[in-house]
Amino acid sequence: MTTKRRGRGYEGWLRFIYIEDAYKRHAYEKRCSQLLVIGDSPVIRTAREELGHALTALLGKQPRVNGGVEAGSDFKGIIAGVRGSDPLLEVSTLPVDFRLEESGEDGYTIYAEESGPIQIVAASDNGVLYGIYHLLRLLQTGQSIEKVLIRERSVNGLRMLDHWDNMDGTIERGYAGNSIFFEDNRFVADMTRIGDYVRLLASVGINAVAINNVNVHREETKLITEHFLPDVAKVAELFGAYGIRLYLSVNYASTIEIGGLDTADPLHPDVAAWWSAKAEEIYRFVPTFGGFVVKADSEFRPGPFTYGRNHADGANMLADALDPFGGNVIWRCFVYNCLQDWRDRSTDRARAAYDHFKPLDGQFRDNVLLQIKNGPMDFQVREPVSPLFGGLAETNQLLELQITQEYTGQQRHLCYLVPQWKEVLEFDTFARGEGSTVASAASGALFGRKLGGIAAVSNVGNDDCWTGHPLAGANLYGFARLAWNPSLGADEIAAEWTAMTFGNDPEVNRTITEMLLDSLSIYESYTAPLGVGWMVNPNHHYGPNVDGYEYSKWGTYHFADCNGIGVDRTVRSGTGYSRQYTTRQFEKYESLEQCPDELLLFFHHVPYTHILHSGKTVIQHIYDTRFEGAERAALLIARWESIKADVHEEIYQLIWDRLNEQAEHAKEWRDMLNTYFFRKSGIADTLGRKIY
Ligand code: GCW
Repeated sequence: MTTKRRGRGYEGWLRFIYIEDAYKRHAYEKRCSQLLVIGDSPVIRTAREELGHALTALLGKQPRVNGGVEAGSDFKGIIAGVRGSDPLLEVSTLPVDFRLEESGEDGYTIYAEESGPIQIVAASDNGVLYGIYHLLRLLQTGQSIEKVLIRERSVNGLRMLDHWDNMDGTIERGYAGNSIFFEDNRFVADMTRIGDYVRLLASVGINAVAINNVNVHREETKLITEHFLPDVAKVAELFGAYGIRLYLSVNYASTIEIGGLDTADPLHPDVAAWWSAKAEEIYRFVPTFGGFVVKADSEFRPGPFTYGRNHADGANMLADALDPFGGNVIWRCFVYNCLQDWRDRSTDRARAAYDHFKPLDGQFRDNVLLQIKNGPMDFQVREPVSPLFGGLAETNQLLELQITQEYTGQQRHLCYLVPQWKEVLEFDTFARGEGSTVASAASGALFGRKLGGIAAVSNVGNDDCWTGHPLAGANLYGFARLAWNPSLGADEIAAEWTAMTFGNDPEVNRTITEMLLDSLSIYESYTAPLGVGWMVNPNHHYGPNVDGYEYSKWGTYHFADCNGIGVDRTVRSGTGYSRQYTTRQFEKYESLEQCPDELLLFFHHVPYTHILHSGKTVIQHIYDTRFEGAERAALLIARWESIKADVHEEIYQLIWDRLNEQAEHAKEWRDMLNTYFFRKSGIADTLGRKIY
């Protein structure tokens, strides 16, 4: 594999551009020319090196690092370390009470007065690394470091990325090239790129990564054998130096496929014994191993159902095997009937996760986390929030988001997803009264759970810029920032990423930030109306096909006919899905009057003439939003062109090409959807625009 180290976005947001402004540079130099990073663990060594390299690049001068530095009362550089690790990190000089328990596992404080050192005092080695990246972020974005008081804590214990990478190098739902981990059924020989990737991740606080697809095929099943474990160990070591724990997706039926047993019954003693021995072996190779991610009984993957057992039986058996070594089981709730008959109106895929897992609440071991997709279906541009959040009170949970843009434009369309994720995180489940947000359920705070967090499917491949569309880097960055702190704003994250990635030109910043912030609503307007979803081409899921899934086995229908459209999920006359929510939300969704417009067709089947809260009919809304969406997509090009002179030529061109393709495809969406619904309904556009 050849790794291009520079240009075309390879550095992502870790661009340490020499600061031309001499005044600013000198101001930074005064405070950043001596560094003392205390400790000698791999993570601390990383922190020291990162700080040294970044400052050298930013200031054009190498700072003096440790050895050559005498720390005395007049020390004016940067001191960083774990609280209590050295008398120099005298916590009593901090103006705030630095309590470990309040800063979470990975928290840190950055403190600087107008004179004296800049202190970074952290709760852990990872905290030191995060604090250093935070300080660098201040410099990258041109902020003052004269007087600083920043206290940060990670809201989520687990901040995780899932790769759907296969060992042949392909990536399921990958839109940015091939895997950075695997090629030709082996690990890549040159791991430089993996190192550069984890650097990006650590800089925004990611602390766990699963490197292989949850659909674990034949070759990947062998990742937990001695054939591959030495390579797993190498990658884990790279990860470890950046404070990241490596996870593997495992095949639930490993006992059969590689274990020589003829069963995978979770209650069979031989199965449990095999996994215990396997865990022991894995930890011998990889002492920092995080644990297993499991997709069981889902989309043709094996699972405990085969043996008449439930998912708690399966997850707990694996959890018991990992427990002595401190490993976790991340068990996915994406379990539904994927062989549905479209004629069968009584089965509702949206109900499946809750129906399967709610009855098991409280039965899972303490080192099991249930990984729950944000919505009840599958990463559509608009879905309600999964009712399992708030529904599970006695089980650790992990919110699963999708950064890779399977249904949101496949990194060919611009779609900044942070606003969507914010809506999910802020959704009130009312499980413990008002304010019982998904964010608090996922972190564990709502129900007093020790383990919790957020995971997301990575959008990264071996493309020069990592993410196919250079602006899709904002989604990777934004996910990590939200996983660290879900209360950050979509706008502040966009502005921060833009400044770090494109520099501090105010016009460039404003333009890109605004394009990002508008993009989700643009994408939603020309694609799926009113929460209906799925009107895409089967298999690859790109581009419009209104009936693409209408007569399929996947349980994903919109039921459009000549009178109306939508899925009746009410208790009164539909599938009863609405009842999975707590009373307040149930009443809102159940009622045709109260149901929010954007989710109307997810919960109700209505005539095209139904009047929305906006005052428009459903059919007119379909036409208007499709026309507006395509128009707004086309306008993105002009907005991008306005900053041509200030953006690196190659990046400019790459994005320009994609925006043009997007505008073309938006027209395709507009015309297909409008034509389809005009033909079905026979109702004309009140504005008489062109419909085919
Ligand atoms: O969205 C669906 C995808 C599958 C994926 C599955 C899952 C990894 O189309 O490609 O499989 O979800 O989440 O398991």
